[in-house]
Parts: sequence; C-alpha cells; structure tokens
Amino acid sequence: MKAPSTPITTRFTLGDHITEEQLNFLDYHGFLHFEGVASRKEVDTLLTELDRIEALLLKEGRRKINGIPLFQGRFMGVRPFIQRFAFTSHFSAWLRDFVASERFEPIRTLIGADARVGQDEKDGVVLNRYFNGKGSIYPRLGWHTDGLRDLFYLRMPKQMLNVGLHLDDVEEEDGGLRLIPGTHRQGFLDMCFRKFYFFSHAADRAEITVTTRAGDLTVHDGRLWHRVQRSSKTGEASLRRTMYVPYLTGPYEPKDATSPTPGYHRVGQITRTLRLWASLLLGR
Ligand SMILES: O=C(O)CCC(=O)C(=O)O
Ligand SMILES: [Fe+2]
Repeated sequence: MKAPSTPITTRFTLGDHITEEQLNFLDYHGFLHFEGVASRKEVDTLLTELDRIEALLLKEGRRKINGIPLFQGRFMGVRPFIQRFAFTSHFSAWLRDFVASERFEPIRTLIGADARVGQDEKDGVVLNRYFNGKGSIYPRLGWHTDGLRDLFYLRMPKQMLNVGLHLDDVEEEDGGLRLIPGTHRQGFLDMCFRKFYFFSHAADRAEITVTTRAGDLTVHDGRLWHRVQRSSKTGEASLRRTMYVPYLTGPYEPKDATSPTPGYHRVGQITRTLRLWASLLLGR
C-alpha cells in the first residue's frame, strides 16, 4: 500500500464521489475527515430537534427505544440529561430526511453499492452528548475498537466504517476523538490486547486528535484503536455532541418495541448506573 501524498491532518471536501486519493487515505490511515458537510443552520436545527426529542422522552419516562437503553445522566447533577439517544430519526421527520439526503450518497456507496441507512436497524441513528462534570455518565470513553463482539467469537472483525457528524467546535483542550492511525491493519492479538479495553485512558505516543468544526464529518474504520478524551472544561463549555449513522449491507433486520436488549447493553447498564452514582457522590 502506498503512503498517501497528503498529510495526515488533511481535511477533505465531500464531493459527489469518493476520490482515489481519499480511498487511499482511508485504506492507509483508517479514517477520513470531511470539512463542513453540514451547515451551521443544519447543525442548529439538529440540536433543537434533539432538545425537543429529549423533552418528549423524559416526559414519557422512556428508558429504552426498541430494546436499546437510553443513557441517562444528570447535567451538573441538576437535571436529567440523556447522553446517548438511539433510533433518533424515529422522532423527527426532519432528521430522517437529513440523514437520507443526497450529499451523503458518496458515503453510502463507500460502504457498499447496496448499502442502506439503518434508520430502523441496530441502534438506529445515534446521538451522543458528552459533558464533563457532576452527573455525567459519559465524560470520556476508554481505548477500544468497535470489533469487540467479533473478537469475542474469535473471528477477525471485517471492515466496518463508522460515520460520525460532529456538532461542536472541538479543539485539543475540549477532549474528543483520539485514534491511532493504521491500527485497522493490525493482527488479531494486537486488536485484543494492545490496550485494556475501556479501562485504559492514557494518551498513546502514536495517537492523533481529531479536532473538528461543527458540521464536519468523519469516517473511521471500526478496527482502529480509538478513545474519547475528557474535556478540560466543565458544564456547558464541555459539551461534545456527535451523530453516528449506521450504514448496513446484508439482510434487512428492523427492530421494534418488542426487540430484546442485547447482552452487551445489559452489562453497560450496570456500569453506567454505578458511574452515575459515583459521579453524583464525588461531584465529577
Ligand atoms: O464520540 C465519538 O466520536 C466516538 C464514540 C465511540 O467511539 C463509540 O461510541 O464507540
Ligand atoms: Fe468506538
């Protein structure tokens, strides 16, 4: 594989197709960064929609959507605050249209000619809200690859591309996504043991920081080692919001209100509850 001629800090522009240069960059480094894919106005609309959806879900006392738990913290220990939403586009016609919009076609076909947006599958369209402070169950996320389930079954994870839309301006001190370029090409043992899954948070010599402007889009290979660094700020100033859109191939497997909660989400529910209590008690 040829090393890309563009520097690793390159922010590309999303056109009507993925160029050879972009493909090569993704193959080599395991990620791609596109600048300004959504406008400020669209980001604002999305965040306003999200506030409306949160109010609705809290009013109804919802804990799960189609079997997937909502991760609920308390913003600065004061008010209930949902930090991970699943199937978000079910609650917003605007969002449903937005994720299906023409501009994302090159991203969809990058996953596969017959790929589709999983509005009703897996966890649906996911919205994350990280903040640092009292009552946060999500101030950061330890080192991991997204292929853990495959490793559990002792099979090598296949390429899985995570497509994230970033909704905040994030500089180095705001924490955010850190990844180790090229690790998507590592072997099975490195993918299992290079880091202690979710417990290890230490910066790696080879990691890079993904700094973003609201509206940027990133694609990263799920086999890469990555983590989310805690913001050095607290409260409102530490908010980091991202939207992850699943693109799927293979048989259509929609979920509904009768769908069971996957085992790994059950385990997560316990650790999140403990984390929330600890955060409320310790105030951080
Ligand atoms: O917040 C992000 O950008 C990444 C989150 C992540 O890695 C995950 O949820 O698996
Ligand atoms: Fe991840």
